[in-house]
Amino acid sequence: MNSAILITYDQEDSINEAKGLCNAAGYEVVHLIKQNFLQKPKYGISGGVVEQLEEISEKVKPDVIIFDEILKPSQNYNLATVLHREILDREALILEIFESRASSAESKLQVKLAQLRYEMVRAKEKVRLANMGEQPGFMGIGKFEVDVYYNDIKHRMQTVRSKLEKAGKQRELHRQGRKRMGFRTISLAGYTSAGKTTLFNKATGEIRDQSKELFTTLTTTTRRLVISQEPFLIADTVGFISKLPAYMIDAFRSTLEELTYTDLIILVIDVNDSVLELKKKFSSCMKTLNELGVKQSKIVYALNKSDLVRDKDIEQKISSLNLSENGKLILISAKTGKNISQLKKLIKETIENQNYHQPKNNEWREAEKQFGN
Ligand SMILES: Nc1nc2c(ncn2[C@@H]2O[C@H](COP(=O)(O)OP(=O)(O)O)[C@@H](O)[C@H]2O)c(=O)[nH]1
Ligand SMILES: [Mg+2]
Repeated sequence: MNSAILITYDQEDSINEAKGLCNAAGYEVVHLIKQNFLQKPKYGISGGVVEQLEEISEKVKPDVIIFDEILKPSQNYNLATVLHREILDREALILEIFESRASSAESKLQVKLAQLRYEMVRAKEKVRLANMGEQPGFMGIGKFEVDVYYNDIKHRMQTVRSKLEKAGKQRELHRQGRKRMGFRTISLAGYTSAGKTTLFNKATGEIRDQSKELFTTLTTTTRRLVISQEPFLIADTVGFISKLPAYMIDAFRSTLEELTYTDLIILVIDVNDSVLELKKKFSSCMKTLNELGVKQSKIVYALNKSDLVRDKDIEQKISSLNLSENGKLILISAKTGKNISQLKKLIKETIENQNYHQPKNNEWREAEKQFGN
């Protein structure tokens, strides 16, 4: 696992989320810097903090420095020059996560498109910086004319877009292929740091040390889960992210594509969030799941981190979600293991109550004819 110094806002929600994003991208946070303001002109942070950072960076020698805000190329350049480290801003970090999770042809193209878009808005300033001559080849560009570089990105975006039009048609086949293997699938969804990976490990019985555990989920995000002798496949999906830039929404949604054909979704909710936060995140999850065409009957709501919340607060929080009538809601703690076996039972019951349609041979042949190979 690569190491990172993380610079983020001095706020619990921001810190938890930013750490979660770092972990999802495969970085272990070895030092944390909390700031009230991250949009100062020259470095994002103040010169004084940069000096401190220089010292810490010398000591802990991180692989990267992660800045939980958007950086302009000049700010990135200024930081990299002083700190002699690769600097990743929030958007670059999110794009790395999407890149590592994209599995279908379509989602890879969607991520590529978002990456090009990220480059495009930085093109002008990057070319100017590269042409200053101080550091030729800075960030991988040589001495370029602005127009040439800009048009090159534009051209590549067009190519990706036309490939995307074709890729869309292959989607259906992927979906079918998964079911062909005969396993029924369960997917974990929810916000970053809600506890998806912890639950994934607890439910599948993996006991590993923290860093190894995080690394494992990056490489193998699908495992077998056996519930009363019956095997299922369970997958840890890419988490929802607060303040996701509009241009990344398609890339994000395409990485969630498997949610549309999974047999059951465990929506992991951090019940330790404030009521306000809880409602906001919940409605945003439900909206996206709805847009992806997920049926409500396929969702089991796992209210996680119940070990951190008092009973009377929990009641209030559940009622704020308007889910109290819903039988498929369960309070758990992925950390202590509370109600995990009940959750498994609920999963099995819910799946069994659905009419699982086992496709017949001739249906596969039809599908193949229709979508090519
Ligand atoms: N107290 C408590 N902490 C938890 C629980 N589940 C997860 N966490 C912690 O919440 C943080 C984020 O968990 P993680 O599984 O990485 O979240 P993910 O981003 O949804 O995969 C980690 O520090 C976990 O140790 C829980 O049930 N109780
Ligand atoms: Mg995770």
